[in-house]
Amino acid sequence: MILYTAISLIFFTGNTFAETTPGKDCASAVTFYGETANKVVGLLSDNCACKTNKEKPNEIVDEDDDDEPQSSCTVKRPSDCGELDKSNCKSGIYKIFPDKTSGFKVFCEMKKHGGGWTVFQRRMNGKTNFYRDWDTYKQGFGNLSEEFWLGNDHLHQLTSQGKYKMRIDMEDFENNKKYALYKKFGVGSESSGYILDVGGYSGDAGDSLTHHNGQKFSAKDKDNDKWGKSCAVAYKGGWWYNACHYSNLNGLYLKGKHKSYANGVNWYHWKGYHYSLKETVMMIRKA
Ligand SMILES: [Ca+2]
Repeated sequence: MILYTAISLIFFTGNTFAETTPGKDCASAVTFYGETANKVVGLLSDNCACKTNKEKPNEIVDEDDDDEPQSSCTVKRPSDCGELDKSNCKSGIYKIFPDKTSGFKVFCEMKKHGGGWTVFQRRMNGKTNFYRDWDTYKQGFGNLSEEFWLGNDHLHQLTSQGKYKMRIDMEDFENNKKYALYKKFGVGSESSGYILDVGGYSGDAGDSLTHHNGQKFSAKDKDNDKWGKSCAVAYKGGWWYNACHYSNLNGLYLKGKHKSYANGVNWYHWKGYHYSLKETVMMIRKA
């Protein structure tokens, strides 16, 4: 119980009262030794943040000492999904600790495309309403296991840590799959309007996002776009609208072909403005 409390405190408050590892990791890692290490490994087996280290320290072992050379376990606080142990961690929900945050949960894609991807958007069944206001997009919404938007503040916190790339996997209702990969992806702070910094397209879906580079985010109650009216209201989403869009992945879940114009989960350069995709996954990884 004491051990569990200790681990909880480390994760939730960042306080380290066990022995910290030396060097620059001090602020973000704590190491347990011996039997405690084994218990921690057991407790955190689903977390994957704990990496066991069986190497003996470089020190003279006193042969009269009854203590066996100890195994150790370092619990790190990952700054994104790319810092999880790829050999042990399955895709799923993890708590990450980007710079200057107290941590939040994300879905990590640990298998596809080399793993280590932090997912920030998913559409897959239409259960979640994506026609939301500024504050809801700011904070994030939905269910990390199904449909969600991670949140614009979190996107800013993540992409402020370094250079990130971004991948979008898309699928239509005939099970055709396409992707778009951007070498560069960043989202500014709220005061910038969560301005989009994207570029370096490759893929087979066509480039329907570079058109939005440099645009502020808009939601149904916040018109930051380049059009006389509100793109978010007209096309029923929250996005980095220009005047207005080539992509609308937070649009209405209209399940394939639709008569209405450009208000579905649209990716213009693949399916045009009258086809709403079945599945989209947007995710980032350090470049
Ligand atoms: Ca406008």
